Amino acid sequence: MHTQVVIVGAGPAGLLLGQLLTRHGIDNVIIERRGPDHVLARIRAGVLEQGTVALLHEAGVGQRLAEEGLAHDGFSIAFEGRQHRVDLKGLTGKQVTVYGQTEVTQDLMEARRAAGTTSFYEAEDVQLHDFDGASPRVSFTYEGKRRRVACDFIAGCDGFHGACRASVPAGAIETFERVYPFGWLGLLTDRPPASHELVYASSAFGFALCSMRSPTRSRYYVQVPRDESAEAWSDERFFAELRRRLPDEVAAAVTPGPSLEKSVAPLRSFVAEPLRFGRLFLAGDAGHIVPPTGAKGLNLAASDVHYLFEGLREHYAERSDAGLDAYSARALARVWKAVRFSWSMTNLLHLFPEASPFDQRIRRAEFDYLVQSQAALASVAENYVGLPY
Ligand code: RFL
Ligand code: PHB
Repeated sequence: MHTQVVIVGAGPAGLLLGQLLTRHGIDNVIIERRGPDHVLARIRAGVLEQGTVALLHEAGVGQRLAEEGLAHDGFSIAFEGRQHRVDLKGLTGKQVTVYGQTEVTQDLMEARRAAGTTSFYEAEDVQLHDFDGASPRVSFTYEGKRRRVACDFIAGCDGFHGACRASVPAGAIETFERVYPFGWLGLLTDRPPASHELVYASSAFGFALCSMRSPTRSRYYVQVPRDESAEAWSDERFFAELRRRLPDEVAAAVTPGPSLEKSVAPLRSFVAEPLRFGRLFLAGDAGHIVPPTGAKGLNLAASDVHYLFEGLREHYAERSDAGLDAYSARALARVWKAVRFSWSMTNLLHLFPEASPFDQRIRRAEFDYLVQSQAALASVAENYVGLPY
């Protein structure tokens, strides 16, 4: 089998790239390790930047997003019980859209099915070959048989634990990493959200976040030790801890409900450089990870896909490799700014087990400065709504 682009991974990065390529007549095949139901069951991101929304429209999957996505003009930061609204619209003229990653994934999967583009789900033992030469190939086991797809390019969209980055010789790649000593325990419930906008709260008991998926479905998070097990948390324990960490008026507005999903995500910052190795390109979590505090992971996957798609389109339509040659540097320049923002939001809002009283005073001063300075607020708002592509 031959195709123009093999995409490894059917998360949002792989599916979005596939959809953009298909719409421009560029042949592609997706190879995914899991089944479609497993991919759809992963509850993750919820906040989309305007650039991500625009890209989803460009990919032809903007209809349900336009109908059901919730436009938010701001969000709140609470620190030791004091709450301050960040007026995104007033400070930047932009909004963000609350629309779950599962919905994005479902819309993209349906569009791919409708277009009849080839995908292999439940592909085992995916291996990459000869991506440093002119004729790369990807092999995998599907329905018990070993298969091979030859291609012009490989897009590594297979997430942090995928096969693509792991296939690159150690000497050709440099990685940068910060592992945080905590994770987020998330809970999804069919109850109205505590507030009509997101509330990020830092307290003496640790961080908490009130988010949502719809006017009737809430998503909450609390900071927990990195190796915590979700089984240790009954729904009752979760809601008691959540409320303890929120300002009184927000805590009072929380409606507890049975969990539809509850899981722990450890926090990490990670960047691989470069993002290109011959004819292999890494995009999304395969190339970088940010802690979720800035709501940037899915949005970075989208901006990578934008740059990579433009490069591939130019290659086929204009016979120019300028975009592909610039891919790694362009993507990384945006990635590092989001890594910085996510790291700084994480530092400001979380309780670090090793923090000294000095560190704690610095965090308080940073919050005080933020809420008293239009310049500081504008900086947070500009990063939160998303830096330009
Ligand atoms: P994904 O979604 O991990 O998809 C990778 C796909 O590749 C498959 N795969 C393989 N396929 C073939 N062969 C192999 N060897 C393979 N290994 C893996 C996997 O099965 C999977 O289907 O990566 P992608 O597409 O790059 O998308 C990235 C986003 O999923 C991620 O950045 C966000 O979810 C991060 N994130 C958030 N991002 C935001 O922009 N806004 C948010 O509000 C936000 N909140 C979050 C988040 C991530 C969280 N967790 C759980 C880490 C909240 C949480 C709690
Ligand atoms: C979410 O709704 O899952 C969510 C929202 C904002 C974040 C992280 C996660 O910063």
